[in-house]
Amino acid sequence: MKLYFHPMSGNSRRALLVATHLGVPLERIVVDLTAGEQRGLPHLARNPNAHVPVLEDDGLVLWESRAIMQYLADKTPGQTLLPTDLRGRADVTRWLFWCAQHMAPANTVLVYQNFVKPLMGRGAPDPVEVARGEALVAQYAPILDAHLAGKTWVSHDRVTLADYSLASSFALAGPARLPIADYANLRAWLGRVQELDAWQRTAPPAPPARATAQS
Ligand SMILES: N[C@@H](CCC(=O)N[C@@H](CS)C(=O)NCC(=O)O)C(=O)O
Repeated sequence: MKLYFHPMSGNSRRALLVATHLGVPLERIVVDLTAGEQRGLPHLARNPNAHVPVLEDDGLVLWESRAIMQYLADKTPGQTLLPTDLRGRADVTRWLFWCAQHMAPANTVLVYQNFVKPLMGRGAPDPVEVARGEALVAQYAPILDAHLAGKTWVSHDRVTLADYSLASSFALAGPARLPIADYANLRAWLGRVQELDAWQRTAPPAPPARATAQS
């Protein structure tokens, strides 16, 4: 299997986390987002959205990070990241959709303004966009924080795709200045995910100084 990805991409991290957790070997191919390679014809043929990650497996070309997570889990006999019973699976799927629709887009506004723009030399963060991102995080992060009260993991009593999907969207919480200081349950949970072997083994290289100087 081949994974087209970028090391700094939180969406790519989802696929890497699941493959690493499950011990699925992947040939990793970097798509250089900083050089615009995602908009070149070879990559557009893989994903017309011009995004990473993309998984290729024996003729299947799959984009959308959470679809890739599910595919890798479903393909692995005996895995525990995605429950196989109807209700258990529905709960994990609920959080995957919530992540895709609400939490990740909120975080992404601030990741772009506070991290990507300085990194790519695209100018200072736009205060209007930063305020919009902060308001969105303030709308959704308390929901996750309240859900995590008294819990170790987002769904079930073990790590699932829900944890890896959501934690990936908080991976750049520091440099993106995500306003999560008030959410103790969320921060404790994120710390637990970040201690996991798969998280440590998929850590991106340190970002260039221009981006970290903003954090
Ligand atoms: N919904 C997609 C989002 C993918 C996405 O936005 N990937 C970013 C990297 S984190 C990307 O490829 N950006 C390239 C660009 O915007 O030009 C997924 O979950 O896979």
